[in-house]
Amino acid sequence: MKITRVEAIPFAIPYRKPLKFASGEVHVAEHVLVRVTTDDGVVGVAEAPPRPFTYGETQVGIVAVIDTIFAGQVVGLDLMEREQIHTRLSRTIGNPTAKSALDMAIWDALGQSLGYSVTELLGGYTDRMHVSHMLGFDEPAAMVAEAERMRDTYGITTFKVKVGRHPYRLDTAVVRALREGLGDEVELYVDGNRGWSASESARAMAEMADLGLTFAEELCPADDVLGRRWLVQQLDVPFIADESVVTPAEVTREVLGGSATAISIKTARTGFTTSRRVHHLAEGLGVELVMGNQIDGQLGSLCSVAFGAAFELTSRRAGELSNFLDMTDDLLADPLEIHGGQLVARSGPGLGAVIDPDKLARYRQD
Ligand code: MUC
Ligand code: MG
Repeated sequence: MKITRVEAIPFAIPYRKPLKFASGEVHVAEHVLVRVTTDDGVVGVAEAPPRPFTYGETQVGIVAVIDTIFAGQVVGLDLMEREQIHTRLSRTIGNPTAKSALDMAIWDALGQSLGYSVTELLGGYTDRMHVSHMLGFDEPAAMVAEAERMRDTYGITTFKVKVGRHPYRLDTAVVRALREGLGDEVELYVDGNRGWSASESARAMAEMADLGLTFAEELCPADDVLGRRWLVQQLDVPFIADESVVTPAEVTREVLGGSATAISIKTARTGFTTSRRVHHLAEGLGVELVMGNQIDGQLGSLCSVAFGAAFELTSRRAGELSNFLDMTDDLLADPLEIHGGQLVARSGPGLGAVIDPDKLARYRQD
C-alpha cells in the first residue's frame, strides 16, 4: 500500500449554462484530476476545482504545487500513514483544493486496498443524502423555472439561492418568486458570497422575514468583524460560514467570535481528513453542518456524498450535490444519478469512481 506515483492532470469541460454568484462566475469546469498509484497497482482519484475568487488557486497553480511540492512529500509513504501525510501537506500554507484532492485520492486508494467504501471507513452512518440544488443569478421567472425543473425531474425540494447583488431587491424578488411559485413544501436558503454589507444584509433579511428561510450563508465578509457579529446576532436563522472557514482554526474563530452559527463543509476545500476534523469540531461546538458545493463535477460530488453520508450530523440536512447537472459532460464512466431528491454514495471499494479513458483523453489539457 505504498504510494509510488502522484499525477495532476488539468482538464476542461464546459457548462451548459454558467453559474453566476456575487464573488464570480463559472463557464467551464477547468479542474484538475488527481491520481494516486500504489505499489500494488491500485489507483485512487479525486478532483480539485480551482476557485481564484475564493481561495486564490488556479488550474496551473494546482498542477504546479502538486508536481513540485506535494507529490514528493507523499511518494514512499503507506496509505495508512494518513496523519503523516496530513502533517507533510500542512507545511505548505494555503492551496486547500490541491491538498484536498490529493487527500481524497489517497482515501480512495485506501478504501480500494482494504475493500471498504470511503463512507464505511469514515463513519458508515448511512449510504445516501438528500440533495439541495444551488440556483445562480438570473431573472426571477428563469430561476423559478429552473427550480421547478429540478423538482419535477430529480425530486429535489431544497434550494440554495445565490444573493448578494445590488440593489438587494433584485435578489429578494427572486426568493419571493420562488416561495410563491414552489409553495411552502420546498426549503429555501440564501448565500451572499460576501456581496452585501452587514446593514444591506440586515435589510434584505428583514424584507424576506415572511419567506420561511432555513439558513443565511456568507451574506457579508467575515473581515467586517463587528458588522458581521452584529448581523448574525440579530438573525433568527443559523448563519452559515463557508469561504470564511477554510481551516478548523477559522471555524473556531468564527463560531466563538459570534460571526457564524453553522458551518459548510466542502470536501473540495478540506478533503476527508480535515473535513472529519471540522465535523468533530462542529459537533463539539454544537453548530449545524451543511455539505456545501465548490461547483464540483461528478467526482467532487461523489466525494461530498461519500463524506456526508458517513456521519449523522452531515447527513441530517440536504447536501449541495447537484450542480454537475449543469455540465455538458463529465469524466466518470458510470454517471451519478439523482432520484427522488437523493444521491447515493457508492458502495465502493473506495469511492467507486471509474474514470472513462476516452473522456479523459478528450478533455485533458496537458
Ligand atoms: C458557494 O456555496 O459559495 C460559489 C463560490 C464558492 O466558493 O463556492 C460556490 C458555492
Ligand atoms: Mg457559499
